[in-house]
Amino acid sequence: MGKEFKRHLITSALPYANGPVHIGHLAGVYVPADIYARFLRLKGEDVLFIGGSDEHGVPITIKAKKEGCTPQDVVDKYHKIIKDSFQELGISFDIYSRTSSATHHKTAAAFFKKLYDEGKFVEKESEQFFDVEANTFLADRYIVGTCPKCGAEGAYGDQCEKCGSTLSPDELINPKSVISGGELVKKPTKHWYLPLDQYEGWLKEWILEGHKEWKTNVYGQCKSWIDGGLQPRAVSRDLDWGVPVPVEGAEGKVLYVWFDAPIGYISNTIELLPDEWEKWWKSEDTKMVHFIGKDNIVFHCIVFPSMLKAYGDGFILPENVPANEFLNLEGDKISTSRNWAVWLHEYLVDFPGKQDVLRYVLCANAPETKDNDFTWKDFQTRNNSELVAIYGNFVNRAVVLTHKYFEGKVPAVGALADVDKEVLAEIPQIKASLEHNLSTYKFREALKDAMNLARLGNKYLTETEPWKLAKTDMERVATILNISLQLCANLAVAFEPFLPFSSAKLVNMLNLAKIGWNEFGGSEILAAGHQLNPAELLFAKIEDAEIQAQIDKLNATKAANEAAAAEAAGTPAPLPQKEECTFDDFMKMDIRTATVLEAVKVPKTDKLLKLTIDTGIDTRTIVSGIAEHYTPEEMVGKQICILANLAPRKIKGIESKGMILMAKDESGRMKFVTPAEAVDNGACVG
Ligand code: B3M
Ligand code: ZN
Repeated sequence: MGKEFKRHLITSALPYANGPVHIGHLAGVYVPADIYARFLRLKGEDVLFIGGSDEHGVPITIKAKKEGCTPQDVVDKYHKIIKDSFQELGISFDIYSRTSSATHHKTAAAFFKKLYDEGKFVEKESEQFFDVEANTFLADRYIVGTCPKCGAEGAYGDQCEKCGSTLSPDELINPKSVISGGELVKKPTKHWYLPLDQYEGWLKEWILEGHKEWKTNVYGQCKSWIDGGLQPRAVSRDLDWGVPVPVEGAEGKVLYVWFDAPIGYISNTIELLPDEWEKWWKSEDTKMVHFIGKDNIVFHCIVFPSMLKAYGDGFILPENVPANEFLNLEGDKISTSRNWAVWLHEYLVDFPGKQDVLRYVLCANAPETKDNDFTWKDFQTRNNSELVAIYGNFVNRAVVLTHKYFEGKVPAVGALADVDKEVLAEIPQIKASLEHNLSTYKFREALKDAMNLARLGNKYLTETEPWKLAKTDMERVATILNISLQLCANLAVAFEPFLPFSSAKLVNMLNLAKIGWNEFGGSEILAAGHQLNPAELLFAKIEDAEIQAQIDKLNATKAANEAAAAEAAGTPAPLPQKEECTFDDFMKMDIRTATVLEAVKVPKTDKLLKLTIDTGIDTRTIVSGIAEHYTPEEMVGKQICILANLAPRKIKGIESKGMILMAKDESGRMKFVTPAEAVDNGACVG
């Protein structure tokens, strides 16, 4: 059996405050962490759930440069968006702070200083890229060049985003500075390294021997890192944004973001509980669990534990790190830079009051063992066919029928039939499975258990049909509804970790203050005669139009990305097709052949030509924005096509009657549309 723990310290990865949070972050980290925290609290455990923004690191400084503001401005903006949106989604952090806080700076600096003073670091001078023009050393992210693996331009010094290869700046072909665009030279600079190689034996013992129960994806990654041989890792950087290295002669150097960020878990605990934080971090009977995404495994399983081990002083290590894989969106990798994401703060605006729907879908689809896909169609189906049709429907039937037949008072149970006994016996079984799954981080399975409880209720009502018995056997109806209402009360607890807003609504409908985990499984949560509140719908159907609006939004993003990519490659993409029109719409347009008789530039404009046109019907004036493409001389005598019945418009004071048809590509080049052979003017085109 496992160890007994007195308290639970739950951490969730600190999101970088250089952008808002999206569904990938939520499904991978925050929704599972919150489910776990709520479950333990519901059981009456002592829980501390720590969150916060990671406000250091190079991407934040790059963003600030791009936007012409300071890194502090960037993190202030996103910290607020992230914090507010987490709160609205019901992520129940005990504290959500930030690494630019004074407490964090102090804590992280002191942590480094102790290790430094005790000689736990290795000091090394190495040649690093230096931007002469900007007079600064460059972090790997500040260096771009051609990827040696795939040949893509604009690969970063740490990674090529095109092919995903991990790189070092030395490997880049033609490395250039992101800041100045200028040439780079190599200069020596001193940094401090955590000698992970010295911790290899210990890590092998602690993880590979001691934590075989960790998820296979996590254990596997740790094993391959350790088996591959660990290297010393630099814990400082030449940068002007971050926690300054608290050592003399280290001006212009800050702690590496991955050194200070995990210390953020400690500083945030200190900020919340200045007198009691050590109880959480230095007691063997605290169970610490880190919730993270798979790209953070090495830092949470190898680097941070080695830092804590090096520090000593009673710091505990994580009992588990149930990292998730990635969530994709409509078949594509979620990407902040390509805006391919569903952003939480936007979801909350587009779907007000539907926090639980997102929580449900993200948990039901959580990438627990492999990458998974979020699609808007699936979102709709899960809402309409599961939340509405199963859970919501059952609760609604039970409560509405109680109001109909018993004035909203819980009826008393009579003699139990077999079907009643079977249902009642199943509740504790479902509870046991749910509890086991929650305790072992199998949140998808746990959610299925909760939904099975609702399924059980629906099946029970469908089988017993109390509405048919109402004329003949009210005692039987009373028993069925009593049991159904007890099931509702059980559902409120079962779903509370996952869908806290709906559980609150349901508890209120049942006119209770709270239902504890210890009551879960029971069949006497509601006493006979207890008055219910009016029925309310727990969930509402989501219509096709709402889903289509989200799909359209993503399609617009995709089109914009494709156009940008094509433009970068020098081949502008064609514009997407316009909205469908009917045959009648088309027939309204009177398109005809015509010949240009005269052409003059419109004074004081660059683009406009005033054309006199023989349309075959009349001679008229059309003003056209083609002066950058054709000279007046080139125009005269040309046979062209015009839209003849366009409503007249005044352009620069000249009445223009019609429009010249031009083929215009994305780069703005324009060419006439001309009949392949000469025809009479006024011939209809169509
Ligand atoms: N900010 C990386 C991330 O958001 C990083 C996590 C820090 S946890 C200490 O993926
Ligand atoms: Zn590449």
